[in-house]
Amino acid sequence: SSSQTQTYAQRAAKHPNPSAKALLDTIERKKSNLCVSVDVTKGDEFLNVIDVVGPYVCLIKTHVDIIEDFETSLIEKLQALSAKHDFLIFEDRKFADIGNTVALQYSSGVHKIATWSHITNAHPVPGPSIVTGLASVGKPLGRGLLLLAEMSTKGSLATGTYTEEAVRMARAHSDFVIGFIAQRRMDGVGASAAQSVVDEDFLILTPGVGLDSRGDSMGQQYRTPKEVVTESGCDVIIVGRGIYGTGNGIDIQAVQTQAERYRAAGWAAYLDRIG
Ligand code: BMP
Repeated sequence: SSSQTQTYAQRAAKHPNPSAKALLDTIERKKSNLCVSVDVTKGDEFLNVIDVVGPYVCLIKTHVDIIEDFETSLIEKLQALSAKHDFLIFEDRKFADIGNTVALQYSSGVHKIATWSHITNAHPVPGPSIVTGLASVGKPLGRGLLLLAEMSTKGSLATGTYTEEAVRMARAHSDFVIGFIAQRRMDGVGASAAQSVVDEDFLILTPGVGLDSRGDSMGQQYRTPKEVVTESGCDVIIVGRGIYGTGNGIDIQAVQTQAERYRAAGWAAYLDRIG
């Protein structure tokens, strides 16, 4: 059977990449395929949101470069919350440069992403050297990489043969590439008839998820957990503003309510898929 109909636990048991295995195990243990994207600009708010959604998520997605008062201690606090609430960390860095540069961006600078982020992602646009560059840093640390095979935005150029080439690139580096940011399952995409891809297990993490809105004024498009997980076969729903809101200031009680609501919706959609 394909990864589409297997349980997260079955997939965890045989996944060779430590970060992918840990994510699948966490999903099963917490009965949550919810990743919350915490796109806020103040360190305190960032930690408060994570502390409240922590019990409901398998993964926290960050954009640490938007935090105005970033300091190294923020990462230590994030790691403490990761241990307290049992979730993994995904810095949504979207690397897109030559291998040598991305290796430096991943390991060094102010953020030292590789030292704390279990999972990160990259645009396949530079070709396979972006994967080998990042793998030189991340693989010894047991990290995992997602390739952006598709995007949620209106008019995205990541379609057709670009998406197919992204999947081929992942297949050629499946020791480090654990899956995709995409809008649908990629099983067999870009594979020739002769090629056996039955044993591959790429995780599909999907942003552009909302229960109350179909998009924003800047090209974002939302689909429901049912559309994403049941109908399109994706593994993890990534939700930002649907959970922490779009207004000024954060209503922490509302954040908790929404996190529980999206966790339940994502899990129900998964149970529907595996039957
Ligand atoms: P929101 O749910 O508030 O629209 O946030 C979506 C998050 O997912 C943002 O952090 C964005 O950077 C990210 N994202 C996306 O929306 N679409 C993609 O195709 C890829 C992304 O990483």
